[in-house]
Amino acid sequence: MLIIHHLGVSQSDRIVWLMEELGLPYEMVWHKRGADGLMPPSYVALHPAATAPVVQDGDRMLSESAAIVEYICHKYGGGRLTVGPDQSEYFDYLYWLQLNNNILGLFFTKLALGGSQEGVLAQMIQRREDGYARMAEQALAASPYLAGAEFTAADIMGLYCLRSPRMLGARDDLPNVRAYVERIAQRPAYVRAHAIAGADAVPPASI
Ligand SMILES: N[C@@H](CCC(=O)N[C@@H](CS)C(=O)NCC(=O)O)C(=O)O
Repeated sequence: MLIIHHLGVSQSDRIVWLMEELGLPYEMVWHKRGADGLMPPSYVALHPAATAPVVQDGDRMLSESAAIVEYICHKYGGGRLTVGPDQSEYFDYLYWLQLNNNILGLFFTKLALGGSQEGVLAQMIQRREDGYARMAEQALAASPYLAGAEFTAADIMGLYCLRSPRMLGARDDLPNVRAYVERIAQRPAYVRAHAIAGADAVPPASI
């Protein structure tokens, strides 16, 4: 059975959400962050990339959310929640599948800038963020989900940065994004995943 290595308070809750949406069986292994907030040695040892999420399928470890999501949907989900090249939504699906990594790049650059708004780099970062924000707002004005009329894996990839106050979630100029986040948060699979692995979920007493 597929094992989700869950790092507490991290994006690995996305994979729990995916499994709940697909109704697939999984095992979850909790790894608690250390007192310094960093991932514990048990997580670092899983994969050379040392990022969460990591899933284990047999003796193989896979990292990178977008790769994991596509892997699970195709290998175990019969292609559900994905969009294929023959569908008109393919363009948007591929684009929004990458939002997470694009926004993470901005996030880390902002951290390195320490809140400074001065200089070419800060201007570049702001321009990019505004662009992503504008696109998300337009996409969600045109359709209920990022890749069109249907909920897809692109929504599972994109939600984290649309809801997180450290990404686009703190902006007050994105009413369609806000309504979308509220709508998604009511999905039964999302509610279940949140209780199992969300930021407030309680790890087992044994770890
Ligand atoms: N592009 C990666 C980014 C993953 C990522 O940055 N995960 C964070 C947790 S949300 C992480 O591993 N941080 C390292 C740490 O917490 O020590 C993915 O989508 O899987």
